[in-house]
Amino acid sequence: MNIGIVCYPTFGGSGVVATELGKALAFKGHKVHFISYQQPVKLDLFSENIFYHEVKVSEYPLFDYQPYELVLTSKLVDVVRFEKLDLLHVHYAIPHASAAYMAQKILASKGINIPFITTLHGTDITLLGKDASFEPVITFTINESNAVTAVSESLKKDTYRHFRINRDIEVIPNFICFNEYKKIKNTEALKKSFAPNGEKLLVHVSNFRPVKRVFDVVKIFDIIRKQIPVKLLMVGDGPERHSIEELCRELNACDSIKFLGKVRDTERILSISDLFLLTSESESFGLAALEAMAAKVPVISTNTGGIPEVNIHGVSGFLSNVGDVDDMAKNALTLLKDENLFKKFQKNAFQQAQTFNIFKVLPKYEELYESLLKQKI
Ligand code: GMT
Repeated sequence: MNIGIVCYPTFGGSGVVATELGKALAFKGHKVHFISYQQPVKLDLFSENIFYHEVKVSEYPLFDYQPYELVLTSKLVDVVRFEKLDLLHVHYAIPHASAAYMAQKILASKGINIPFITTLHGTDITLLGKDASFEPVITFTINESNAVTAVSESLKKDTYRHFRINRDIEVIPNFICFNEYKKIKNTEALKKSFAPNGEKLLVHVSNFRPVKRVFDVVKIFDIIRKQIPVKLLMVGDGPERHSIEELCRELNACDSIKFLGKVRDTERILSISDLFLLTSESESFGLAALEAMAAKVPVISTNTGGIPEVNIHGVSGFLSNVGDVDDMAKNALTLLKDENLFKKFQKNAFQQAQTFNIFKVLPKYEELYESLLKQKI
């Protein structure tokens, strides 16, 4: 198949999933065309089957806001026509689904019929999408997509709850590709550099947005460090980082908390970590938790959204109510203080991650693509 993938190129989960999906499809022999405004961060390999088309928005003094969606639409029309794509798969509804819809109509006027699939990722539904400034467009384009997938049962339910949807939504969960994890070896020196005295290492990875409640991560850490020697690694960057660093100073915890910024190969950091903390207020899936589990790291998380579909309470980690930092700290201590229990959870976390192995999930997308190509649109 000749597939166009539209995604955000940044570190966000939707862009990572879209890129890994495209890479895996290319590996299986499909031709994959990525269309975005920058080369996706995880698009680190090129092969004869991978193509990248950049959407360039030129500055024009009339515009305070550049019309990205229109430029993307024109790019889609161009790439579909000249690369003879079979289908478009857009990740994150805003504004990719409406751009694909418009491109589809323009192409139809030229006698080219192409289906598009919209994959809903989370905040496009739970935060932004339901906002009145987006809602009519999102409702319309979800209903008009040729297929819609959601990354968890929870997100599917949220979509039906927030929008007037008159069609099926298929759940195809996020997945993990274990290749990069298998390559990691000799981590002792790295671990020692962060935990020179054998301290336990806690880790958090996110975009430091309010929805992640990163202050809770620091509060949990502050409770734990009063009981056992421990360090905290903060991976990622975003709008709340500065205030979180201020909280670390207020708590006199700067020596024990290291902000690593945007790390490309998070697997290396995860591989030296003991516990992953995910304190989100809302999370459609929690790809970061799955990545931790793939590195054999148990997860201490909230029980919101799709997280319980990924992190199993009492098996791969523990779940608590949003904001209950005492409970999350207690759960973390339970694991950190009991070596045998901790080892069992490490094993369970890895096993649970295997249920999301890309080899199990990729065929679901391929089947969906094939079924669409058989239909006349
Ligand atoms: O977490 C974010 O805000 C980034 C966002 C994205 O689309 O880049 O992540 C969402 O999609 C991920 C991949 O499907 C999911 O694993 C995240 O749970 C989801 N984030 C939220 O729902 C907050």
